[in-house]
Amino acid sequence: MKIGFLAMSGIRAHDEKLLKLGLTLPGFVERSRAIASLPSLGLLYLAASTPEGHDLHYFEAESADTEPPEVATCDLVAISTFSAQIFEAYEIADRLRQKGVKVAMGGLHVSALPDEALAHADFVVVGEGENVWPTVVSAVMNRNAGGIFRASDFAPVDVAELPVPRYDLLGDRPYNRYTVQATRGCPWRCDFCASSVMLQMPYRRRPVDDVVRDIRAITKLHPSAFIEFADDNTFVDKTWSKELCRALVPLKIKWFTETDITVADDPELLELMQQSGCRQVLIGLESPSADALAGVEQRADIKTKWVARYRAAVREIQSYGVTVNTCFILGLDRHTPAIFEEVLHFAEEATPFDVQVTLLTPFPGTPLYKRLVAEGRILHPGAWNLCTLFDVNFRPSGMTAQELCAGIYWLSERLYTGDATRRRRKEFFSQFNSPMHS
Ligand code: B12
Ligand code: SF4
Repeated sequence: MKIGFLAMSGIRAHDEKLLKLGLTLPGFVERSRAIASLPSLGLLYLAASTPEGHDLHYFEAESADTEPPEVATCDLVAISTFSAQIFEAYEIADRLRQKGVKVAMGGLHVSALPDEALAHADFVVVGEGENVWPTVVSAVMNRNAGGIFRASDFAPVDVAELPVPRYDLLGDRPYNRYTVQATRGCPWRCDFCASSVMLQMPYRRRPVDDVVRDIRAITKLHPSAFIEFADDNTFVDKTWSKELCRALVPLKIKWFTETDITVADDPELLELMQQSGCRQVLIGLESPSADALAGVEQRADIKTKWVARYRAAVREIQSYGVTVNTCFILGLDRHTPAIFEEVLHFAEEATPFDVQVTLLTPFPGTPLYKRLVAEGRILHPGAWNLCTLFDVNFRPSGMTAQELCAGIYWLSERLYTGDATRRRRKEFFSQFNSPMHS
């Protein structure tokens, strides 16, 4: 069979003013460019898990009507998307099915809402795809019935057995980063989190040798590739993390990952991160003070416990030459309009290299979403296209939706000016050049 793997690959924000700000502010534009071009690692894993003997092709569509015409020549197409582009993906799926192509859909959104997706796809896969996919492929070959296939009904994915993702299928598309996974999941459970924790699997670390093997597969094809770990929280286990960094040193790569603040507690790990080419860690601080964080992480209220160390931790990490991108979520239940100045002050004092501010977003499948539905606070139910992190779709409790919008404009205008960005970067270099730890 000819099998197509189609990734929805756009970046989305519907709020006109934020979009306009994004077009004019240098710090913002730079950040968008850095993340705007990444392949779908989920589909590359599926391709690698496809039984032998099929003709495999990788495609991308930036919007509903931009899928390459060749997609329609496939017998089976696997579509992957997140919530923001789900309606565009459904449009493509409907069109393909009208042309007789079998369509399978998977990923975070359809895992949360499989029944919705089944109206547009022959096969809907809930959860991790690797062990389910061969069954979907043989169902299509044997003209068996479609439906919803749940990973929980198959053997759990053993991360020590994951194949090398089929990076070779990407051809010479101009990505500015290539993704690799070192870990899956996260031990914490923040109520708003729409990452792979939603796939309901525990936190798992991959064998270091396999991570190195996958990076080598990328650098063989693209010798100067920048590596992005598509992890939720890489450095939870510090002993394994050091082993990973030691193994990365000889590869002479530059890399980025997402982690939590505890990385700042381990000087040896920070040193190894720097030596192995870590250029940036992205850390979800969510809010600069404890009151708004209470209860947000639901297992141990861990972020409330960490918050007092935030400023010192950012400086400590940066003193090792690893830049920090601190992420804040605006509109948490205890946020009042004072939050915008608080975040600005934090950024001015802690001087992280990058700051990301996004709006609290009720992604389907999250505890936050369920709570806001129960409280009647979703403004446009089912408007998944607003799941961009930059569009308000709920009634905040400590301010109005209008105040929340005005606040993110106000803050963005101050955080991302050329002067503010330059100042943070200058501070980073002075922290790095006069390390606290020497
Ligand atoms: C890489 C990435 C991107 C890339 C995606 C590249 C692409 N074309 O797919 C780009 C830069 C384009 C991107 C864009 C956006 N992203 Co993004 N992105 C990520 C990131 C960093 C990693 C995702 C990843 O590679 N995971 C690893 C793979 C292996 O997991 P997976 O995709 O879930 O796949 C597994 C299963 O889900 C399943 N599966 C997946 N697809 C399919 C399909 C089939 C047929 C089957 C059978 C199985 C299956 O099997 C896979 C293997 O087990 C995550 C954050 C993170 N650290 O995870 C955010 C994240 C996924 N992004 C997010 C968001 C909000 C966005 C944007 C809205 C940002 C914006 N404002 O534009 C857009 C939305 C684009 C869209 N399509 O809707 C949210 C998504 C939340 C949600 N549930 O919707 C995340 C979780 C970040 C966050 N914490 O908020 N993003
Ligand atoms: S720490 Fe980050 S990845 Fe983990 S549950 Fe919270 S938001 Fe999600």
